[in-house]
Amino acid sequence: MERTLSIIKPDAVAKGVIGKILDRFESNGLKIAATRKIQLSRAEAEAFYAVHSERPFFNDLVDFMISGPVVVSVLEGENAMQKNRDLMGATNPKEAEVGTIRADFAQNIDANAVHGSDSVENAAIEIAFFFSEREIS
Ligand code: IDP
Repeated sequence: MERTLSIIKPDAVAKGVIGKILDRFESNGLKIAATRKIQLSRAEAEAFYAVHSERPFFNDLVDFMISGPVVVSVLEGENAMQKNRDLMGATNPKEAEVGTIRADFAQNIDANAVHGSDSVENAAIEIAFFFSEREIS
C-alpha cells in the first residue's frame, strides 16, 4: 500500500466540486485515509511550495493557494502516487487528457483544481506537513 497527498485547490472548492473530485479517487481504487478542509496561511503556502520559490510564478501560486479554503487528503492504495497523477492530468488543463480531473474541472495553469505529490518521497514529506500519523487510518 502506498500513500500520496492530494490538495483540492481554492478554484475547485469555490466551484463546489469537492465531492465530485473525491469520488474520482474512490471510484478508482484510492481510499481517503484522511481529509480536512483548511485555509492555508501565507507562511504555510510558501513553505509547502518552497521547492518553487525561485520560479517566476511563485508569488502568484502562493496568492492563489491562500485565496480560499483547500481540501487536503491522504490517498491510499496500490501505486497511489502515480494513480493520483494519472487521474489529475497534465499541469496545464489545456494539455490534460479528456476525463482527467484537470480537463473536467480546471480553468488554466494557475487555477488547475488539484495538487498531487510527484514522487513517493515527496508524498511522505507532504503528508507529514499536514497530518499526524494518528489522523491517518
Ligand atoms: P504539478 O502541480 O502538476 O505537480 P508543478 O510543476 O509542480 O505542477 O507546479 C506546481 C503548481 O505551480 C502547478 O500546479 C501550477 O498551479 C503552478 N504552475 C506551474 N507551472 C506554472 C506556470 O508556468 N505558470 C503558472 N503557474 C504554474
